[in-house]
Amino acid sequence: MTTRRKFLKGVGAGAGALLIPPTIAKAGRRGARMPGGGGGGGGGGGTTAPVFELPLNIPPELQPVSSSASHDLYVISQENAALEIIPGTTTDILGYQGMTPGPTLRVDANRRTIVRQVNNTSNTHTTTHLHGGHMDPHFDGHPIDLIAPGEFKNYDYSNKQVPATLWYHDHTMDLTGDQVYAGLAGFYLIEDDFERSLGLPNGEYEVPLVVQDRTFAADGSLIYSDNFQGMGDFGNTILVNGTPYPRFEVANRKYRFRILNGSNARFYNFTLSNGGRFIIIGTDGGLLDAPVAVNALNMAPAERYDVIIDFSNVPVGQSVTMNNTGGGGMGGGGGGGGNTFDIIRFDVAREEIDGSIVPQTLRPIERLNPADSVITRRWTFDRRGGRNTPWTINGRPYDPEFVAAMVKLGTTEIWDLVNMTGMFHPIHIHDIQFQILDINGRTPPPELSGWKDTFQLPPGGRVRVIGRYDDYVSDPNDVSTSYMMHCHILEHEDHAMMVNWMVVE
Ligand SMILES: [Cu+2]
Repeated sequence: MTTRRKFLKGVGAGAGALLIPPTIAKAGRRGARMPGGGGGGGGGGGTTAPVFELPLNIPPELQPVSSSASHDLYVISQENAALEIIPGTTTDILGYQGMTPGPTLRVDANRRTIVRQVNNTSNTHTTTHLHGGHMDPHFDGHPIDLIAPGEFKNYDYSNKQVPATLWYHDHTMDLTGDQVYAGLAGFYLIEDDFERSLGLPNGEYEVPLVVQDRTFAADGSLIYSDNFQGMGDFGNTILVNGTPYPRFEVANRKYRFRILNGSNARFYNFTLSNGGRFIIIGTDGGLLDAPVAVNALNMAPAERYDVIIDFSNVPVGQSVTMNNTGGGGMGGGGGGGGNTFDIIRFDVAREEIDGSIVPQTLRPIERLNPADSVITRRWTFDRRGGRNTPWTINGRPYDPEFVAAMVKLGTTEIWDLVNMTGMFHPIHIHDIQFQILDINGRTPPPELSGWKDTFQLPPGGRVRVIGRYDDYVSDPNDVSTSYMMHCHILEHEDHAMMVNWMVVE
């Protein structure tokens, strides 16, 4: 664990503002562990989950514990819990409110929320990142801004951004992969009156879906493979909202699904068994300016697609399945064995009048202008020392004490990202929503032309993105107020494909 030793040493020699107890460790939480294997990792699971038998779980929406003129206060307890995920077995998880996924927060844009994250876990430190959120970096969930067991932190979010499908998840130094895999992830949805006025499916017809792959031992315990040398952890069982291969009863009408690839490492290519199309209305950072119909959704870890699926042409009594057809050259397609083809089955169970619409214009997107960019920064993603060495950005494995870039507040920058490796890396930039200028020199397709916070950097490829760095600044004397950029294959992130950067006056 090069990165952990480096990290602990770095803290000891650093400014001393942050103290990480040595109790932080991977051991002890789960019994079974697989050594990091070759190939797709994972595998070796002992249970077989039923397919299309269990009902879809829809995470409950968390209510604030108090509201005032200035803000709403939410309290989330991070807990160890034992759940029946595979029928007849028990799985130890780490969950927000003891569940996985955690409860959904649904908030209004520009209305401040304070989310108090209470670490009630038995023995691990945590930090919570609101993925896709634009916030003061003191509340960004920096990997060394940790909450010890028994303590809490108030994350103060302005929600000053375009409404979007966000998610919150753990971001602990060296342990993000472990702790997200163990269950620490949930939805955070920002909306506004404009979006509510569009006539899109809402209420019970608007459903968040997080797709995750996991491997279970015969006794139901999770098996995690920290396969950072390869493409990361691959599970052999698909969970949607924490349930293996669920079924969901729908009416013969349109539904809005906010789909999140919440897997540690797996890429998906989702298709519908009836040849139906996904009508994409939004991406990571909010609505597109117009809907885009596609036959397949290609999703890297942490990407979101906000889609409409129309079941009006499906006779009552019939079903449509969403499948994963993998992807040629994508991150590992069928890695890990097991059944990663079946995802979820929609059973059309009743007729209903559909009062919803999909407007031909959604939310106008302000196009960022390359001529406004004050600098183009080059970032290279690599691994220089061979298979068992850490991943790097600009030649360096992650060093929490090192800040790679100081961005001037209020400016627009182009970031030019180059992949020196032979695999895809989904790159996530904190703080901002950006726009993709080009992918290997080509204009992105319409579904990748909206607001994004995570994108697929192709093998040997190059992507340029443009973003504006408004509103919030880091404290140059406190590295834990850095923003991050990292690979969202969590095993790559934990093995150092991550970098600090700051916004400064
Ligand atoms: Cu990666």
